[in-house]
Formats: sequence, structure tokens, C-alpha cells
Amino acid sequence: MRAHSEKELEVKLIERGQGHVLDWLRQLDAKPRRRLLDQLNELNLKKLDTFRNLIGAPPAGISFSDVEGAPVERVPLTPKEKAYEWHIKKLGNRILQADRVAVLTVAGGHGTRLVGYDHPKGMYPISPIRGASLFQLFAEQIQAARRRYDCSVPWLIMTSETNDCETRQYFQDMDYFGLGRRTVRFFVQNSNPILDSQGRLLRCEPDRLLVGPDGHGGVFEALREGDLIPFLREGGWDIISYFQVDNPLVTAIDPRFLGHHLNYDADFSLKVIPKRSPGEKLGVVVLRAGRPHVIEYIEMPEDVASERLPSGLLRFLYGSIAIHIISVPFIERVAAEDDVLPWHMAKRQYEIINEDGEKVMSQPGECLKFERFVFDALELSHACEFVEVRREMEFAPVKQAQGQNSPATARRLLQRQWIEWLQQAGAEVETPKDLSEPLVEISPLYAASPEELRAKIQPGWLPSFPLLLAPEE
Ligand code: UD2
Repeated sequence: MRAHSEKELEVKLIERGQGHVLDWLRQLDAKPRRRLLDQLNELNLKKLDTFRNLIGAPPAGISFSDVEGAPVERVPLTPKEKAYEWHIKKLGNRILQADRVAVLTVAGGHGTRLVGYDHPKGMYPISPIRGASLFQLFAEQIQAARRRYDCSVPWLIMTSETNDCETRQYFQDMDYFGLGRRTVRFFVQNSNPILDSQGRLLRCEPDRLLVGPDGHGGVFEALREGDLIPFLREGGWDIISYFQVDNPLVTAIDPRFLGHHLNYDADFSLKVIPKRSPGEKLGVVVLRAGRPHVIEYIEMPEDVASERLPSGLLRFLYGSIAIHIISVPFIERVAAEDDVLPWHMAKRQYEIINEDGEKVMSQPGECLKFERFVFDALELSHACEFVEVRREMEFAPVKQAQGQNSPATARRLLQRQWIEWLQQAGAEVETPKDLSEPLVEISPLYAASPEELRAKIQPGWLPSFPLLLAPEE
């Protein structure tokens, strides 16, 4: 982007209702003034215009007259369905053996709800006995898949301006968890200015604009700008297994999911679960005028979310748990087109510099953040597949410090899963009533599924707790 002269910049800012920024500049000494000017020069004015227009004319609420629940590939129950799934899984296995799969984790969010933890969320020590981080659990799953399928599975990690350095440093300190430095690729998503309700720029420091990551939908632009599309193409990885950094229960590489994606010739597939309650914070999967779509929970009016069919089931039952398979040619197509994904505006609260130059907490909802959502790309897909999974096997998001979706609930769910694996593998174990204490942990490097565990333990084995099953150092 060409740097504007100061005069040009002044004009452009005034034209966009940002005259107050000139006062900020006047009050700063040379060095901080330069810093702020550099940041202003880097602003994407086209996006700023878009955001200001959005504030002036926010999109109308969704009309649900042409919206219906999306068809879903259900969890197999009958012998016939299970036999079909066996073929699907085999297809997935073949794609892995052909080394076509890369993993992508979106880890650029601010994680502001995890109060008290001031590092990238992926570094959070989540496992109950070892205290392994979210990143470590994913790394071990990738390592296990590489061995199992004899493939290379590169790992792409999207960070943002605020957590990129610390994330990279952490991986370096952990020696990339043995994955090999060249096979872990970081790329940084873009940031957007955060605006007040009049569309005016805000500051987080006297010489720094308040900005925030541009949403996980920024992944397309960021992959393109990070030159990762040629990397994927050259390596022959044409399928991406995508998930969020906050879910330690994710099956990072899932042959069943991959198989469904390929079998349907989809370019975007999503894992879904039945919502536990109308208000559960999951985007719901629907057909809108016949086209696949995800309606984010904040855009779903309460009365619509609670509507039930005569069967008693929710009209919009299935929610996305943000685990996707995305084909690389599709990513290339979306990334090549600018501005195809819509912007969503969210009201938030941040620390800002007020008119008197003091740092204060803004009013709740006073600051407007602009984000894109990866699932809006569904609109552009030729074929997409919604695949139902079991909640207790796939979804334990760490969103907030306490209560539901906290580290404590995630640890309980991880332990419950490992106990079930032990039972399925033939060990003599009862499910304990209280799973809040560290009791059991199975590293994916020891066994990444009940089948792998069965090959390692004797039927009738009576383990003692706490039990850690991990490869010997
Ligand atoms: C997300 C989904 C929701 C449901 C839920 C499941 C959205 C908008 N909603 O809700 O439908 O599937 O997850 O857990 O996604 N991230 C970035 N960059 C950003 C913003 C987010 O990398 O600019 C990452 C972030 O690090 C996290 C993930 O995306 O891993 C989810 O972000 P969130 O916590 O804002 O989404 P949430 O929980 O509201």
C-alpha cells in the first residue's frame, strides 16, 4: 500500500469523519506521533468506509419465511447405517494414506472471556494430569496420525497481531512438540479498527489505534497473503481439516468426516450436534432459500430459536461445533475474490483512551468490532455436507473461566471420554461419579482411539488411579 503524505492523509481522514484524530496527532511528541501516523497510513480506507456504512445502515434481521433446518448426515445407528459408515471411513483412511490432508487451527481470537489467562488460548494447560496445553494435545494428535497413516499432515495455525509473537515463541520453546519446524506454519490474520457508534476511530494507547482481529473468516485472505496456498498446492494437500483452538476434545483428523466430505464431493463440510437448549451458543445449520447457511446464535431471535416441530424437536435443531473440512481449491476460489464474505458487527467493551487522554473502560457495547465468519463461505460452495457427531466425543470448548464451557468442564469431559475408551478396550473400570479430580489421561501418542487402546491393554485389566498412559520419555 502506498504511504500517503501527511496532507493527503489528513484530507482522507476528514472526509471519513475522523477529524478528531488530527487533535490526537497534535498532542503527541515526535516519536509517538510517528507511530500513530504509521498506523493510520496502514488503515484500509475501503474497509473503514464499509464499516461506517454498516453502522449507518445495519442489515435488517433475517426473515425466517424461507429458512428450514438443513438435512444432516446422522450418526449411524442401525447395522445397515454402520456398514455404510465403514465404507465412508475407509474412504477417509485412503485420503490420509494418500497424504492429501493438512490441519488448520484458528487461534487468532482475543479469548477475552477466559478471564485471568493472559496468553494465547492454545497455551492453556488443559489436560488433567500432565497439564498439557491445547496446542500440545493437537500436536500429539497430528503426530499420531502421521505415524498411523504414514503421511505428513502439515499444521497451519492462524494467529493475530496480538498473539502471533508469543505463539511462535511458545512453539519454539516446546521444540514444535517434535513435529518438525517446517511442518508447522503460522500465518497472521488481519486486524480491523474498532469504532465508536458514530464510526469514529478509537485508541487503546495515546499513540495506538484500537484494533481487533478480523474474525475467523479472515482465514481466506490471510492464507492468500501468507503465501500458503502455493505451499498447500505444491505439497499435494488439497483437503483441510479445520478446527478452533478452544476445543480439546476435537478429533483433529477424522477419517469418517473426511470420507463423508469426499463421498459427497463437497467443498465445505461441517460437524454438527443437536443443540442442548434453544439458547445454546451454536450457529444453527439451515437451508435459506434452498442454499446451505449457518445462522449465528446472536442473529437468531429467541422465539425462533425456541420453535418446535410437532415431534417436539427444535425447528432449528442442529448447531455447528466449528469443525470443518474445507477443500483447498474452494479456499483458493474464495481467497481470490475480495469482499465476498459479509461483515458482522458486534458491540463490545474495551479499554480506551477517553477525550481527556485517560485510559478508561468503555461503556458495555460502546465499541463496534467488525468480523467475518468462515462459515459464510458456505454460500459460495457447490456442495456442502453437515455431519452429525456425538457431543460427548467431540465438543468440550474452553470459552470462559468458570461454569459451563470452562476448563473444569472440559477436563471432566476429557476424563469421561478416556474412561469410556478404557471400558471399550476391555479394562475393568467403573465410570466415577466425580470427575473433577485428576484421574485419568491418555496421550494421543499412546492411543488416539479406543481401537488403538485395545491393541495395548489386556482384557480385564484393572488399572489403578490416577492413571497416565503416555509414551515413555
Ligand atoms: C463459535 C461459533 C459458534 C459455535 C461455537 C462452538 C462463531 C462466530 N461462532 O462461537 O457458532 O460453532 O464457536 O464453539 O465462530 N478466532 C480467530 N480469529 C478471530 C476470531 C476468532 O482465530 O478473529 C478463533 C478463536 O481463536 C476461537 C474461534 O475462532 O478459536 C471461535 O471464536 P469465538 O470464541 O469468538 O466464537 P464463539 O465461541 O462465539
